[in-house]
Amino acid sequence: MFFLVTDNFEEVLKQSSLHPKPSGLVLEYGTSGFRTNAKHLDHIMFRMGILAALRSQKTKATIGVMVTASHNPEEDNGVKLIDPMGEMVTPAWEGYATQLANAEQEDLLAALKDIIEKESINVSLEANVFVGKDTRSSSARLSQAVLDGVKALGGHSKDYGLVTTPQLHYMVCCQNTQGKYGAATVEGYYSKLSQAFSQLTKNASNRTDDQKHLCVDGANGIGALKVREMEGHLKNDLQMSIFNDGSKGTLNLHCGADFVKVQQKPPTGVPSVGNGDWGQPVAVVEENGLSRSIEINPGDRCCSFDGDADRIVYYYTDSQGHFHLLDGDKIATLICTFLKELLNQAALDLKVAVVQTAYANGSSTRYLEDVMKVIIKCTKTGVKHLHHAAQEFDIGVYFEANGHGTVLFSKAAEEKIQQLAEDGSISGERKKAALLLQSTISVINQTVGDAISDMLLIEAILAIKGMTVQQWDTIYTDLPNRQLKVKVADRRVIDTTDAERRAVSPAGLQDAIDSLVKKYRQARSFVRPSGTEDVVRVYAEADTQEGADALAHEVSLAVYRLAGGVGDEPQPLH
Ligand code: 16G
Ligand code: MG
Repeated sequence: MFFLVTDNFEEVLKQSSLHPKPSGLVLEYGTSGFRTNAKHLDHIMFRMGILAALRSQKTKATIGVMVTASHNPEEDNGVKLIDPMGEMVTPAWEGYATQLANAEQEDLLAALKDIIEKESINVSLEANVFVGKDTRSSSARLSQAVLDGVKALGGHSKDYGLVTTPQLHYMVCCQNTQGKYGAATVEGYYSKLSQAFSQLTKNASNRTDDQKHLCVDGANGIGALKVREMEGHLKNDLQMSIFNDGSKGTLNLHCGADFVKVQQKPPTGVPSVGNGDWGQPVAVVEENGLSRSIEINPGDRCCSFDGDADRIVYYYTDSQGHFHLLDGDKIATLICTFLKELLNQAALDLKVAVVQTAYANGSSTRYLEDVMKVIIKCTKTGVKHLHHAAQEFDIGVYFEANGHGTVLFSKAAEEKIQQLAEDGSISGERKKAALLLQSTISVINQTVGDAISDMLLIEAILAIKGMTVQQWDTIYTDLPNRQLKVKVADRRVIDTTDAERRAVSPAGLQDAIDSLVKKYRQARSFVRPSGTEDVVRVYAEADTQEGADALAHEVSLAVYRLAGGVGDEPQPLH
């Protein structure tokens, strides 16, 4: 086999010398692929092009490669591989990615040969790779390096250029299902989602313009560009004011979903949200060459995307100027409530489950379990774990508190809904519910969390239920919580179990956490090593903010003392 492709491998060697690896640099394919300062990534991109071509030969399907560093600062970049159905690549291939990335120049062929042999890949097969990139200034040259890698192995590539991460996941899935999931074009994506949205919202025909209005913070990234492209397709069904559209601000700087969730405050660049300057025309936006003043009032709905538009959070400010965040947990609850109501009306017996992580606010879990009576599953942090768990149910709603999530329908569930929607013998409320479920499936991007698709689903639900953002917010009240980080010499000394909710090492840490938690009411706390930063993360919640802050601090101290903290001891927050 090796003999047959000698030419290709000569080409790989020749080309790889144009994308040299800085010697000694070691990077790991983590939960979100490779991610670091863009200046270290050229060889990684070239090699991921090669690896994607091999994965394509192995799976006999199209593979995706997305160049983005999501919510990281503009100077960073990253890359993620997308498997045939739009999922993340398997753990074994994450390992190959790390292996290939770290091989010194002279060991590259041996590293490739090793993967080919281990996976019995027929390298004479065709390889097809879809490539996409975000708006970072380094993304153009880095995505070219990916294309070079695919070409060096003799593979075919399609460059989608600027797309959101979930759009590329969608394209890959469409391509590998021969169009059954939709057309593998950006245009196809817009028309599928906007048609579904229009079908959903026609059930809420008496919406006022105010109710149709949504303020969108695009994080100065790709999401802003793409939601603007989609605007025309949405006609009058949704009126968006798009801020942080990349025309002046910096990507992710003091804006976007990650900033809003972590800082628990409004983004900059969305004029006056949260500064109490209500009732004034606060922004002038250019639309179709015309200037329009926009007023943002208390209670107006706002949402923020992250830098590659796979995360979304909502928020509003009340008449006292207080900021209210509706995170992934609130989104999951809204979607779950809506789906349960429709399934009831349609008299369909399908099991709905909600998949969360340890970060889910305790109030959301309690509400979903006690009031909604849905199955709750808790997984480790990281999209792939949630996605995998959600696949086990008829309908699996999964969301991380940070706003990454979507809904998965099993094939059988989709078929049942489809049959009912087409059943000529039913009518009235049951028929209407079946049709709404059918459109709900179409508006959702099931391949991965998608800010644009989630936004349309949320907007449709609020419209259909005639619900304001405040009413949505009061479904349950979040328990006050605090997240802190602790620097330790080696964060791998922390080992966890029970979906990261309990620490098994170092010795004594969990006992210390248990006794600290007992001092507070409605309290909970856990620690875990971060997968993306060299720190240990601490989470605490309690019945008051003071309690949550004090507990988080005390647990941080326990981590510092028992897990080899470095630098100054953590100080109390107040
Ligand atoms: C990555 C994960 C995200 C997770 C975060 C946790 C993906 C695509 N992204 O960004 O789901 O919430 O890591 O970061 O899986 P941490 O390990 O640093 O807390
Ligand atoms: Mg992201």
